[in-house]
Amino acid sequence: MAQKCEMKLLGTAGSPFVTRVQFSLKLKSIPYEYIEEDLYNRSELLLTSNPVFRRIPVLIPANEPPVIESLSIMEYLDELQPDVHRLLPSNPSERAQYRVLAYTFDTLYSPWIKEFMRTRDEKRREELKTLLIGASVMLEEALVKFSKGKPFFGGDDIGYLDIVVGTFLGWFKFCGVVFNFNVIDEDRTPRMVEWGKRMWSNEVFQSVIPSHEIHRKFLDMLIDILPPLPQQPAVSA
Ligand SMILES: N[C@@H](CCC(=O)N[C@@H](CS)C(=O)NCC(=O)O)C(=O)O
Repeated sequence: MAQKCEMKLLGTAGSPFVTRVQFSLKLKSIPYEYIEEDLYNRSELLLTSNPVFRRIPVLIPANEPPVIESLSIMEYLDELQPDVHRLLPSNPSERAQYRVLAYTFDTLYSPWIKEFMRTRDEKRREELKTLLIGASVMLEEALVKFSKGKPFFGGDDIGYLDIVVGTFLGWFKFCGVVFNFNVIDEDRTPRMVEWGKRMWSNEVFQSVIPSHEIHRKFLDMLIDILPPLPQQPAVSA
């Protein structure tokens, strides 16, 4: 049934939240139509399907209301197509723990990464480095705990947390190249580095992860559309 569903995905190239959904759809072999959204000039379809947040990604299944927010879209897809590449564990306690880590990643870590790349305040950038290093150590501990000695957070194969964290690997790499700062590194987080290599070698991951150039364009666009950061020094006249 689910395979015949015609889904539309509204997204913008370079967004890790959109990449999460594309990755999940591909792992589950669910066909979809991708519609590139211009965040400078948001389409009527985006404004009507996500009127409160007005942001991407939005998944629009045929004959059903739109589903918003990448984490809830991933859960929706897992319930819709439970027999193909299960993302969340079947154990309710583990599922709850996965959700907490994903929520923490999205509400703390990912805003720090975004701010790190946008800020021009060097002092703040140093503070953010410290926060991100702490976060990467927590991710290393979580990887040890959830993988139980297996290659991925999800065990033998890529699961929900691998997708949630993994779709930020492109941004981690971007930080390394542009800011000479490695969010994960051999000394502090050796297991995360090994895990990252396994993710990069996955063909489905390679097919969805944006290039360096797309990340750069996306970051320029975010700098244009988001309100200025409070710590940013005022531009002198
Ligand atoms: N929590 C959301 C975050 C989505 C998000 O931040 N989308 C950004 C692009 S990466 C966006 O649409 N930003 C436009 C805006 O905030 O106005 C999710 O997981 O889907």
